[in-house]
Amino acid sequence: MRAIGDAKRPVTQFTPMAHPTIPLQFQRFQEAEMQARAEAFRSDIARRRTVRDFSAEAVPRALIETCLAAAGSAPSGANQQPWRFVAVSDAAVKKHIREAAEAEEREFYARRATDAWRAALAPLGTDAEKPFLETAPWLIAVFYEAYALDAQGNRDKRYYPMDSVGIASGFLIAALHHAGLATLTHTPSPMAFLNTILGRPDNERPFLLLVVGYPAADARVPAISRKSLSEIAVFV
Ligand code: IYR
Repeated sequence: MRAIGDAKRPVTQFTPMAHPTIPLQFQRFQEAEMQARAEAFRSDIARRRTVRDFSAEAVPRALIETCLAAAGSAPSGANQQPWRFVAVSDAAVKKHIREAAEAEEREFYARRATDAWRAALAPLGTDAEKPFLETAPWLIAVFYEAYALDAQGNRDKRYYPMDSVGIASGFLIAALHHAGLATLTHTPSPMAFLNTILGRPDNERPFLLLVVGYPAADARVPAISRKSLSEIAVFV
């Protein structure tokens, strides 16, 4: 097989196949500007809080689409982009998701959670009631491909799919915050009901249910603190 873009080069079976490259689009800044940008990003992203009290105010679909496109630019194992985002605004589907999630959460709070887990959650004030799943204008169900199926129906391996989707979810949360929206990272467990309700195939596994919208006017959040830099980072 001839190397792409290198028509004259003789190709033997020992020559690795050439893959096309393009020039890197890298933006270089002055160091002072870099520090200022880093500070601006840090203070903006540090303002993000998980919100559990949402307003019903509508959010344009275009805003969600743009943030999803940002998430889709995340790095992934072997660039397989093993993510699938299902953006739900339909009231009936949201109601269905709420009912299924609350059924799991009732089990969780009543039986599945250990006492230690319940104690760890106490400061957050969470319980099995999840009204925000209906109130918020958008729910984004994030799935990862555990494997893919080729045209013949054979399983195509996915590399680091959960890790990749975790990174993309981080991009998505940051993009939504940057756009001026509030989010809640919700992980009812187990989440298999999302496949049923949203009609996703078995190779797609639910990873996260992101609740998106504006906070309620009187929204309050737990008074939490963040670990200091010296607690989270080591320089060698
Ligand atoms: N999924 C449950 C419990 C829960 C678990 C963790 I870990 C949290 O950080 C928050 C909640 C719920 O959503 O209530």
